[in-house]
Amino acid sequence: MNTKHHPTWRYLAGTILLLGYFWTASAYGQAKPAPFTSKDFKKTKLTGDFISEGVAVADLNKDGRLDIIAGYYWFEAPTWKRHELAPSRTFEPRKEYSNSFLNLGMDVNQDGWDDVVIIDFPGKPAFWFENPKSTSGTWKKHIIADSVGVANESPAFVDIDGDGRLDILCGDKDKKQIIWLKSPSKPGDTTWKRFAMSREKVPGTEAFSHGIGYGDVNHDGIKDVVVREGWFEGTSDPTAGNWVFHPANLGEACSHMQVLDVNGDGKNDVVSASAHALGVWWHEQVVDEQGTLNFVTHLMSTTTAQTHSSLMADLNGDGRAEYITGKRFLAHHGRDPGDADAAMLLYFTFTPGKTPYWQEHVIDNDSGAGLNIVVQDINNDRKPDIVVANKNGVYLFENRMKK
Ligand SMILES: [Ca+2]
Ligand SMILES: [Ca+2]
Ligand SMILES: [Ca+2]
Ligand SMILES: [Ca+2]
Repeated sequence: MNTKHHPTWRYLAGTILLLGYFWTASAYGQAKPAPFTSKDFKKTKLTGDFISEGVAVADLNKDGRLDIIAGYYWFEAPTWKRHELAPSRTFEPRKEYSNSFLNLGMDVNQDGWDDVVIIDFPGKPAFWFENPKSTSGTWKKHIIADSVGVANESPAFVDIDGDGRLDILCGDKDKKQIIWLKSPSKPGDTTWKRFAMSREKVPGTEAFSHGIGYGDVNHDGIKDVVVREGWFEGTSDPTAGNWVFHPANLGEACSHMQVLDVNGDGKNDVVSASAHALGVWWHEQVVDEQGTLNFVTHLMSTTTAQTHSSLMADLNGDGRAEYITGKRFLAHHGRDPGDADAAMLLYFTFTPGKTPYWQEHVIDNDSGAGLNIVVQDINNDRKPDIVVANKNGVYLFENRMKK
């Protein structure tokens, strides 16, 4: 039978196409909105491949230009030619996680060549790749503190001991302790030392705990650690392991928690964003008549869900840091409501004392953010640029804002 022009077959084919369309539309959410990128930024898509949800910036080939790192790959400035640090592959964004959750570029062993720190799946030990000092050499893999599975899904790269080198603030899932991993301080040294801040069996220290931050909550000049269940009061010794936990309500499960005075009343507040649901909040610090410190949560935005990373950085050059966050596109492979919606990248400016205290700005709607965000001046024009990597690819946003 010649089926080529048979009306029944044409009808059937049309029906199948139509069903396919509706299935796709319902499976993948609404059709993509019109592409939008703020004129304040120049967008470059380095790849659409899902290779990492962490991202970092460092000059890996020592040519004076900052390169972009996404997991086991790096993109060479200024053409963004892709190189592999170690054997890896492109992951399936609707089915898999990658082997790289958060990244950091730093010269770990201080031999003059920038290395790559990778935080793997929550609860696994972190590691770093040693720069072979040539594009053809092999990057040696070193485990960072192998007894420590890095717990809490938003570990922070912060300088805890003030030696000018970034350390890792996280949880230890075995001891259920807030700890930090001190980056090697002497040239040639490759050991990251584990120091406990809190006592054992405290909140925020499970492999999948959501939300941790570092800042001075009680205004005594010493930074404290915040988790969503409360805060650990910092002492002058971050190696003492006796930081006292004060329960407080810092809202829902979230990503990196930022400590800042949002309303300008002299008391530091906390800004957080939902890691897997909807909401960006500021938690206003209040002190009752007994002197007990707590927080009152205020909603800032419901523009996008799955905001699984955040960073404070001064994008507009007014001397005050902005809060930058973005959607972790397909965070759970499309299983959560809104998981596959537009991959938004946003920032919030703050003007304490003026109501509302913040203003939201959309940077882009087809990029999002992964599990950490980098803000650094990539193109040497003294304006900080934004770099993100997630299940939607790797993106650079060059800052074009006028001061
Ligand atoms: Ca370079
Ligand atoms: Ca090095
Ligand atoms: Ca403090
Ligand atoms: Ca305040």
